[in-house]
Amino acid sequence: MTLIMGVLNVTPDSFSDGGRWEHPDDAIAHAVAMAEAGAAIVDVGGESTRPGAVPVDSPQERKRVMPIVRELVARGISVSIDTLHAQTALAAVDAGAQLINDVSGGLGDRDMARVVAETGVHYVAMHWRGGADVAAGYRDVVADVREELKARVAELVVAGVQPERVILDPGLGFAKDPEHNWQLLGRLDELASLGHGILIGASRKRFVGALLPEDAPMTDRDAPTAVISALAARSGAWAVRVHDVPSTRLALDVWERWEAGAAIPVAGA
Ligand code: PMM
Repeated sequence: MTLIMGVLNVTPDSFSDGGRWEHPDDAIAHAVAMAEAGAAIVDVGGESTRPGAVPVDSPQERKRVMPIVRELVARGISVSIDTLHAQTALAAVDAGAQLINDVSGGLGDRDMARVVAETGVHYVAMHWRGGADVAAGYRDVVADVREELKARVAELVVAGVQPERVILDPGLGFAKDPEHNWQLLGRLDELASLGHGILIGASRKRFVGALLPEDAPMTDRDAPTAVISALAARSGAWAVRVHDVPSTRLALDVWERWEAGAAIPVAGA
């Protein structure tokens, strides 16, 4: 069963929901709504990765995210912390976060691997060569991402991280053009063959928006995102990271019924 990770950006400048959840009461209410709609985990982030976003240091990031993390944990909601900073990750785990989601796969902060090893929590290592504004050259994007993620895992294991705690993410849109993203999705099984859970973060990204008319509102991206969620589930993804939980829940329900339908034995056969 593929899990849903609901996105909660408590930032002034994230690309699709920047500023919307800056007030703690709004952020908590949105997280509760996502959990009720079927999010197994809420991913709290305090630093935008969009091109041109202002970098945030760990103390400022902690100021943004920690009150939210504490409140969600108190309400029994599973929390993941979306951060590049080892000190933010550590503070969130100490407060009860169950997963560290690191878009740099440990490259952003050399202390991250140690924090993951010492805390023993699950860790999402995303493929990272840079943000959406970086034009990276790939020989074969799927093979290159696979090799680079494999190298990240090897380094994490040397630092003492248990391999079964590591979830991998191809990092859609991060130094990848639309064609790269579709190749990574279409050949997800090649990444899955590394033997780790796979997280897919396609939600509302530019390559999804490119399927729609140019002036389409951001929320129109939720339907194609939900289709990607179902197809990712079909490819065995461990989780999908999305902004709109109800539409992805519905898409995953369809996939689960579809799969259950295939498993019903034919009478008399
Ligand atoms: N994308 C964003 C932020 N965090 N984390 C993971 N693991 N995978 C992603 O693809 C990812 C991420 C950028 O999107 P946002 O601004 O909507 O959070």
